[in-house]
Amino acid sequence: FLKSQGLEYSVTIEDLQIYHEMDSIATDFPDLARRVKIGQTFEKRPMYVLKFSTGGDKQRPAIWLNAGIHSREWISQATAIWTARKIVSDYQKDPVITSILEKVDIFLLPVANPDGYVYTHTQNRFWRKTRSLNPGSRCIGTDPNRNWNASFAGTGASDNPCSEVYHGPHANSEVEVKSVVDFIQKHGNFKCFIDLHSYSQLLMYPYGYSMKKAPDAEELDDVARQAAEALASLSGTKYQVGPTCTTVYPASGSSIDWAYDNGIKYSFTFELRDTGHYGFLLPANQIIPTAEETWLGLKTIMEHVRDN
Ligand code: ING
Ligand code: ZN
Repeated sequence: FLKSQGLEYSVTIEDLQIYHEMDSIATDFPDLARRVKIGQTFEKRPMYVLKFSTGGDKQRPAIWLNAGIHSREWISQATAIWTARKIVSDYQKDPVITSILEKVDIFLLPVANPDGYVYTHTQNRFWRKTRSLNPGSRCIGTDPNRNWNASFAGTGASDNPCSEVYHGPHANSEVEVKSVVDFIQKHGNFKCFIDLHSYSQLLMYPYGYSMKKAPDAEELDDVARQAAEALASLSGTKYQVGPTCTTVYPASGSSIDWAYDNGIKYSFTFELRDTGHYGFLLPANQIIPTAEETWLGLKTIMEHVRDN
């Protein structure tokens, strides 16, 4: 039964096993990784990021890696926590990640929607949204990737609380989104924002909220193509590259459009494996292959950020 529901991997329930792994990473590598609480969810769970830094108290330019904003996209959270372990184990072994960490800090949020994530383990494997209440409606949750202050309530979002793409009552209404926005603004020196979703094998950059061309579209397209090529080099997984609006569909209020319009030039969304055969129920034996190939794409983008 569990298998038929796609629950055969990560039977992590209430306590979020991923949080324990974050804690172990920080304990194993105290000079490199720290677990930082950035807020709490609607249901009062903590929101944790791992900060990877070799700069001591110096505040360096930074990269934000976001995962699991949509709770049912389990390969996203899994890839993120694998990536966390990869960063600490490859530092001072792989010259690429070593040199990246000599110039920039990396902040990784593996579970951007913890309430939704727990709900996908306990109640409904296909839950996408947050779990906040909507006054006047029996439907629950807001789409946290329509809730950012970037053409909020525009194209590709719904004002119906029962919709899977409900934008919420106002921009940043979801405390999970607001916590990230506040943290990034307070920090003030993010150069890169990468959001991991699934599925479709796409690598996208702004905009989703309109067909207008981003001022940096050529450079972003170039970086994304190099990243997709690096990703494919491991086992041939093909990604399509382009702006969100024409590559997947128009969508307002998304994280990367907000990041880009707030001065974070290198803003990208990955839609990880697969192209729909298993969809959200990607089998467990594809977790590590997906994470490994994605790592090559992430490193390509982070190298570009290091050098620019
Ligand atoms: N896809 C994304 C979604 O939020 C997306 C597509 C990416 C929209 C970036 C806007 C910006 O709908 C999934 N699978 O969630
Ligand atoms: Zn998604």
